[in-house]
Amino acid sequence: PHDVWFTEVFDSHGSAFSLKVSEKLLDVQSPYQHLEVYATDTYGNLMVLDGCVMLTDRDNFLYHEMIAHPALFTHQDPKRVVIIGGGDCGTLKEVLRHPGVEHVTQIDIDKEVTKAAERFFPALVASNNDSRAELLFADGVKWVDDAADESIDVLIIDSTDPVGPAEGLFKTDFLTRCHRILAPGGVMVQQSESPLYHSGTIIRELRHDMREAGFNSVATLPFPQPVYPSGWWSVTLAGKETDVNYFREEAAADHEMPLQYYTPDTHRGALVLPPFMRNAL
Ligand code: AG3
Repeated sequence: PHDVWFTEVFDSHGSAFSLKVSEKLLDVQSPYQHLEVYATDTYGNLMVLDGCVMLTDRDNFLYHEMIAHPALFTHQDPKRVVIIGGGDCGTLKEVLRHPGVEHVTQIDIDKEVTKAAERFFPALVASNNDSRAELLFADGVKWVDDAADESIDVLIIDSTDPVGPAEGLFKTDFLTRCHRILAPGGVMVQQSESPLYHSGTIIRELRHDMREAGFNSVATLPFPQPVYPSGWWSVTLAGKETDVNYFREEAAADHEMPLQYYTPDTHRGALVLPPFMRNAL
């Protein structure tokens, strides 16, 4: 018996991340991507799409809390929420913790991701039977194209890297359409890659394109994410007629949610950009 490791090679930045695995639980080629699930020795189950780590049991709370709660506590009174991507349902679970949210639509192109979450990540899908949740399997770009103007309060883009199926989600046309379907006061948030690797490129371009699309404020919030390239990740918020540098601090402190990373302090801290990022953005 020899050790088996899963490794995500991040060739463009000459780095890699590995986890010791005990078993491959799933290997499917969907019409959109190659999906694998592994059992690891120390991080619980691991989901991989096209060779890229999506999540592990152990640390997905970092990403999912930071893609959901800053946006939801920035909006004054979010009722209608849309998630593009997010097929593993980890973001949906965080959104559903907000009692004021009346309806959440999740649109992922790939049904296989949700099926894999149902089998191997039961904690993420446990709230899916909530009557406020609607799960659609369709092209998010098309869905946003067809959605009614000013009909959404918070729009969350929980995508893979901006290559392959997610490429269109980082384009100006899409962002313009996102701006249009948000009601005044609306907030959009997009996963925005590594602060260390992508501040001067992907993040900078995304922020520029969000402003081009009509958003009047943008904020990039870095947070630790040990299993993604560089070990550090970010989300970028954009506000429609609202300033995403401010949030409902009292509501963010006074709630019943059992959160493990997000607090008003971690939110405020994430809004403070280190000099290297400020210079690059
Ligand atoms: N979204 C994936 C972020 C990108 C990770 N990139 C990588 N490993 N190269 C995660 C989906 C979780 N709901």
